[in-house]
Amino acid sequence: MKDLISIIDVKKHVGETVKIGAWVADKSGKGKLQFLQLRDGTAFFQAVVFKPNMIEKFGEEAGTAKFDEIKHLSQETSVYVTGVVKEDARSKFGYELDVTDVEVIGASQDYPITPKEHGVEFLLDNRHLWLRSKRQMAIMQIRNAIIYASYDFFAKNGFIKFDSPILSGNAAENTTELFETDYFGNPAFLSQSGQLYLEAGAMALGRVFDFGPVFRAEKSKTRRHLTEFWMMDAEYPFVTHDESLDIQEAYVKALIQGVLDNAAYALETLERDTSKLQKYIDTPFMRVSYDDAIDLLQAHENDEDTDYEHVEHGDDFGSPHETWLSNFYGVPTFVINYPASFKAFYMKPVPGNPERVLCADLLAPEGYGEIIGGSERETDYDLLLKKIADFGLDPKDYEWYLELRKFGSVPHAGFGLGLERMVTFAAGTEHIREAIPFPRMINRIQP
Ligand code: AMO
Repeated sequence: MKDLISIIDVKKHVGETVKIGAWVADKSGKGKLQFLQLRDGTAFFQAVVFKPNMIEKFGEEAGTAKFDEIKHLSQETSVYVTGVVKEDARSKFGYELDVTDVEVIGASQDYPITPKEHGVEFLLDNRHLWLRSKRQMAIMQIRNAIIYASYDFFAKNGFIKFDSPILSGNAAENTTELFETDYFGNPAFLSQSGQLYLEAGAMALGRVFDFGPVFRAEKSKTRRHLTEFWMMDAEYPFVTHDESLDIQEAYVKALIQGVLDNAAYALETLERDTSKLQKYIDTPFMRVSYDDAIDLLQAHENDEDTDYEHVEHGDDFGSPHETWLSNFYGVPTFVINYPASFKAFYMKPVPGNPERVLCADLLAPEGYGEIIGGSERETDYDLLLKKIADFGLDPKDYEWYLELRKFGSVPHAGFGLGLERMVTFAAGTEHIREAIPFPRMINRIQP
């Protein structure tokens, strides 16, 4: 409705009479005053109903009835509320609505999510309603700001959106985390990453990016894993590993800037320390090789405040190692050139050191763990074919991918950022399950 004002915009209307379409999130009152906490998806704020004002406007009988009706509105009743916008330093939002009328649109039955504490499983069972809470609204707003900033970054930097398929005939990352489905009598897999297709896109269109859902049959129950998540994938020709890190750093900084610029209310709601986010924009990201990181971890393993297990050169990191490393540097940190043994088949070896590959994981500080995986890709047909076979994959499934190396192969690199991990990091929240509207995890596919 064009005459409705969003709550987030009321500050532009101080002193004016406005109409708001909203839901009653909570209420409280005493005597002649009734307070309604209203929410409309943009923000929460307080509407104040003063009984004498109702009586003055509607007469003694109708005004009293109106006030009583308002007093008894149940949580989540939908309403049109009309009133005058007032600046009020006492309210957390800074503004209030001095109500002149309330019209009920839809009544609400006993709402299961009350302002008291609820257990996580209960909230997840009620995810379709839990999304209405202030915290969840704020997280979704941050998610939205990141998506906008991502499109903006790619558009400004000459990338073309290139949509990779969701149904695929081959694994992109590994074969253990594939969701298989029946495709007219043949197996098909839900995409784990659009990367292989983006490489074809990069040879056709130059800089390309993709943003879509990907699927991984993750058996791990951690606060960082979903089975369905959204990936920002990018691929670029004529770019080497080092240059790729520059692009990734600029990208992540642009995403953080987008959140600071366009989700200020959400950050405030979540009490996110924005000075930290600003610091990540202002400070160069750290770059450390995998082998130097192992040396560092070994040197500090007996420190009083460390709680990670001993690691050898060649071991993969666990999340305690990642947390320690990113806290040690205090800024987002690229760990570069991991062992080939636990990274994907398509990565190019480090020249002169075939045990290591030209890749990097970006570790977010404050214990948020890996948010980006990226690499320079193998460009040589024969080496790639051997890698595919060595990984126990069927070269027949990758014929089209291998063929990209036959017709003007060029150095190229790319990366994938997990949107929900970026959201969790930017929002400063605990668990990835809150970073997506309807999380899919090992034990959950409803609602
Ligand atoms: P990788 O496997 O490292 O790289 O994935 C890229 C990013 O996706 C996110 N991510 C996840 N988020 C939520 N739940 C999960 N189960 C999950 N698994 C991964 C992380 C991770 O950094 N093809 C490469 C990318 C590339 O090189 O272009 C790839 O998929 O944020």
